[in-house]
Amino acid sequence: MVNWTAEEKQLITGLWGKVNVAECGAEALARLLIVYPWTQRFFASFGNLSSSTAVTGNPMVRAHGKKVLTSFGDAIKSLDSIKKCFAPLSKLHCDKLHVDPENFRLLGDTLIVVLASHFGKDFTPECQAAWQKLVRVVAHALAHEYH
Ligand code: HEG
Repeated sequence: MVNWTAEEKQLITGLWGKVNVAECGAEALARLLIVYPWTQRFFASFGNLSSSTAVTGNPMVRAHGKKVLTSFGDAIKSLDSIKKCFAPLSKLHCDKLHVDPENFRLLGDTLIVVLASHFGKDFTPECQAAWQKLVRVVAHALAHEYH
């Protein structure tokens, strides 16, 4: 079980209140697909991903990015039970989608980059540390039901 300090919780929820979920979610997923192009294989049904402009402007990428980041909101609401909260999603990614869990970590990294670019100096090292922990815990929870 993960322990969160009051300060970490404050840093995570404080920033989350200012996050534009649609925009940051879209950017984080687009960055994943551009920086780690082999991740595109999971999104064959999303249409044109042939260039970074195509990826960034793809409405299915935008919609899915929003969906993914919305799930982070669920995790933030249940910081002390993320594993339980994500068990069904973990099963889905394992059994149906066959997504290699390494990709969850990569998405966590692109999300951190996006937050840094949106919040600049307000994304302090302490805030980044709390968010790094969150993306690690989320990736771990999503990988938990793999077999
Ligand atoms: Mg996943 C579907 C959340 C990373 C590939 N992902 C979904 C859904 C959610 C979700 C909420 C919709 C589930 C449903 O329809 O019931 N994904 C989610 C989170 C993370 C993540 C929170 C965080 C790291 N997903 C992720 C990564 C990949 C991936 C890294 C692949 C590289 N997800 C994926 C695919 C689908 C979902 C292919 C189905 C998309 C579709 O066909 O609409």
